[in-house]
Amino acid sequence: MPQPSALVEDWQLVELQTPRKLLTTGLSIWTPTNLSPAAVACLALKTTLQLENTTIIDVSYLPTGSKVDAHGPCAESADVHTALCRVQFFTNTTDTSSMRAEAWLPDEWYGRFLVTGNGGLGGCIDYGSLDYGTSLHFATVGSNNGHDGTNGDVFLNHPEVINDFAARAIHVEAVIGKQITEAYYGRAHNRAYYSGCSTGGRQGTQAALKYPTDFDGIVAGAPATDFNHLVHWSAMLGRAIGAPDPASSPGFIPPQLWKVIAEEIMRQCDGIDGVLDGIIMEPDTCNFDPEALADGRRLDSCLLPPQIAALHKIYSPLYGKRGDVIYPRFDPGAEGDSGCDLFSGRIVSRAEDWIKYTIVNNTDFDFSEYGLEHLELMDSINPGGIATFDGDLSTFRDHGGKFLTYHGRADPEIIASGNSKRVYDLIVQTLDSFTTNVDAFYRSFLIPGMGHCARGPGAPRFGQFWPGSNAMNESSHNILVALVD
Ligand SMILES: *[C@@H]1O[C@H](CO)[C@@H](O)[C@H](O)[C@H]1NC(C)=O
Ligand SMILES: *[C@@H]1O[C@H](CO)[C@@H](O)[C@H](O)[C@H]1NC(C)=O
Ligand SMILES: *[C@@H]1O[C@H](CO)[C@@H](O)[C@H](O)[C@H]1NC(C)=O
Ligand SMILES: *[C@@H]1O[C@H](CO)[C@@H](O)[C@H](O)[C@H]1NC(C)=O
Ligand SMILES: [Ca+2]
Repeated sequence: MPQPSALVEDWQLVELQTPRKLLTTGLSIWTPTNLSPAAVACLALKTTLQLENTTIIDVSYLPTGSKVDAHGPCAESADVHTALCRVQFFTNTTDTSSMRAEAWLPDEWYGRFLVTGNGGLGGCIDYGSLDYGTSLHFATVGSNNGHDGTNGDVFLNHPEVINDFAARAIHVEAVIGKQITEAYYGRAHNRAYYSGCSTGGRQGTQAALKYPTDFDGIVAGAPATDFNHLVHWSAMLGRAIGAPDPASSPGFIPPQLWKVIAEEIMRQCDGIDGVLDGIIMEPDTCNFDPEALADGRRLDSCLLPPQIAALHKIYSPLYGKRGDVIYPRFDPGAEGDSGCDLFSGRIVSRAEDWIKYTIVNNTDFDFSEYGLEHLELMDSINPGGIATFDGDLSTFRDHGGKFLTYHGRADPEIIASGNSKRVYDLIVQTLDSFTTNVDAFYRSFLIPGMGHCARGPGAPRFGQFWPGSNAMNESSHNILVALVD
C-alpha cells in the first residue's frame, strides 16, 4: 500500500505532466482564419492586462521557429524553439527607476514559472535563457535588471538604479511576471523557479536572502557573491600585475607567457588526482611553485623576479590587515593559454565601473590611488546591499525552498571557485549544521575543468541554460529539471 504522501506525490506528478493546452475551444468564432486560439488569447492581453506601475509595450504571438532580435546596447538575438506569447513590459520600480522586462508564455505549460538572471553589470534581457525556459515549458520572465547596456555609468548618482541592480529588479519582475502568467493561463502557477549564472548567480542568492518567498527553487551558477570583495580582488589583481608598462609595473606578464605558466601548472598539478587529463580535480590541492619558471629549468622561458612575485600574489588568497581572507585565490589551472582578462594589463571594466560610479562617484578616478581604504569604503557603503554575503537562508529554508549552486573550478574570467566554498561554509556556520541538514535544501557542486558558467575541458553542459540543439531534458542530466524534481 502506498503511503498517503506517496499518493499525493503521484497525483502531483500526473498533474505536472499534463500540460495545459490553451483554449482549444470557445473563442474560435472570433478567430480570423489565420490565427490560432492561442494567438487570439495572447493578443487580447494587449488591452486586458492592468498591472501596477506597469505599461505594456507590446504583445505578440511567436510561432515555433520565429527569431527575436534586440536593438540598442544589447544586441542579442534568439531563435524561438516553442510557440509562445511574448509580453514586453515596462515597470516603474520607483519614481526614479524602472525596468524593461518580457514574459514568454509557452502554449504548452506545466504550471511552472521561471525568472532568469543577468550577467556582469548588465543591463540586457537574456533571450537565450527565455527561449531555453520556454522550451522546457516554463512561463519565463527576464528583465534588463533596471538599466540598459553593460556599462556602469548609469549608476552614477542614481541610487535607485543601483538598488534595482543589487536586488529589487528580480523581485519586481517575479511579482509582475506571476500576475501576467495568471492572467494568460487563467490560473496561478504552482511553483516558481529562478535560474542564472555569474551576476545571475548572485541575483538568485540575493533573492533567497532578501525575498525568500519569491521562489520555491533556485539555480545559482558561479555566483558573484561577496560582491564588493570580488570587485576589490579584481582591482588588486589588475594593479598587482596591471599596467603593461614595465617601468610602472615590472610584474606585468605578457599574454604569450601565460601558455608557459599554464603548462607548468599542469606539469606540477595535473597528476595529483591520478589522471593526466588537463584537469585539476581539486585546485586546492595544487601548491603551484612559480620558482620553477625562474631558475632556468625551462629553456623557452624565464620569468623575472617581479613576475614571479606577481604569480605568488595571484595564487594566494588576498588578505586584509588583520590576516583575514578578503577573497580566495585565483584557481591554478584556470588561466587558459593567453591569460584571462584579469591579467590583461588594466583593471577589468566591471570593477572599474563599480568603483567609479557607485563608490567614489568620480568619473576621473585615478586607479594608481586605489588601495585597501577603498575596500573599507565599499564595505561601509555597500551600494544597494549588493554584498550578498550572508548565510541566513532560514526563511527560504522554512518556506520549503530548494537551492542548487554550481561553480566551475577552472573559471578564468571572473570569479574564483574558492568563493563558493566560503559561502557554503558561511551558510553551514550560520544555520548550525547540528540542527539543520543543509544538504536537504542547499547543495553546492564544484565542477572540475569547467570555465565561467560554461565551457572548459570538464563537464560544462548540464542544462544550466540554453544548451543548443541537443537539449537533455531529463533530471539526471539537467540541473533545472532536477530542481523541479
Ligand atoms: C512611470 O513613470 C513615468 C515617469 O515618472 C510616468 O510618466 C509614468 O506614467 C509611470 N508609469 C506608470 C504605469 O506608473
Ligand atoms: C509600485 O510603485 C510604488 C511606488 O514606487 C511601490 O511602493 C510599489 O511597491 C510598486 N508596486 C510594485 C508591484 O512593484
Ligand atoms: C522532454 O522531451 C520529451 C521529448 O521531446 C518530451 O516528451 C518531454 O515532455 C520533455 N520534458 C520536459 C520536462 O520538457
Ligand atoms: C556615491 O553615490 C552613491 C549613490 O549613488 C552613494 O550611496 C555613495 O555613498 C556615494 N559615495 C560617496 C563616497 O559619497
Ligand atoms: Ca588530472
